[in-house]
Amino acid sequence: MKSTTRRSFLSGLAALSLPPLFGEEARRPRSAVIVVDIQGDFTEARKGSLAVAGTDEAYLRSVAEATAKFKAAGHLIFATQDWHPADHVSFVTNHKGRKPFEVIKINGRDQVLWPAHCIQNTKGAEILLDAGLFTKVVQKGKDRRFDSYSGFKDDGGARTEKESLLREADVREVIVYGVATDFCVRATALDAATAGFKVTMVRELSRGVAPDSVEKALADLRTAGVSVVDSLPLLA
Ligand code: VGL
Ligand code: ZN
Repeated sequence: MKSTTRRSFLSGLAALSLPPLFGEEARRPRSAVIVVDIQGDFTEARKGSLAVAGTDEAYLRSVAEATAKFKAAGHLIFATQDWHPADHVSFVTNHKGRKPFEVIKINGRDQVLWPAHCIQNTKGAEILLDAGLFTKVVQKGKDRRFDSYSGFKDDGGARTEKESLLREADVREVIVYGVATDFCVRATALDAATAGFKVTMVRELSRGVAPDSVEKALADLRTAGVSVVDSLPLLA
């Protein structure tokens, strides 16, 4: 009898003094990790068609270990996966007479012509991390007409489910790393910042295509308010 009275008194007090979010179904703001494009075709370890310098087995191990630590610390873990149809506009093989890495204009946009990579359902498109790490894998670049460096939207403006997934999970802060620093990591971190998330980009877990475009990308990120760090205390 006495304990009943006391419990109802306490829950009445809680209802008065705490904001609505702190009820039984309270959802704390969370942080999420976005692991960008850790796929066979982008890695030297798998002799990928678009292998980014420094993506050896040791790099893959460091990304796997770090991601497991972030997960153990309670972060939600998302991946992006470049997932192109074979006739994708970004493939040099789909433009007669062009050379790899040439830049052409398509409907007024600059398009780099890449070696064919990350073709849907091929080995090269596989993510090289344990699938059990991920809350969700978000695929991008599926529309043959548009490239999509960002995990949030493609060059035609079509959105992936990324932003709504983060909002549904009450995510406020995101940590971004992976490949390539100067393309997909850059674009994903910039779009995360534009969407209002507090963004941290981790350099030691990222690799880029070319040193000068990496420096430029890091400058762009800092300008956009992204915190660019070499590492994080959790990884020490
Ligand atoms: C990427 C070029 C083409 C990337 C994807 O993951 O950075 N780069 N597609
Ligand atoms: Zn691509």
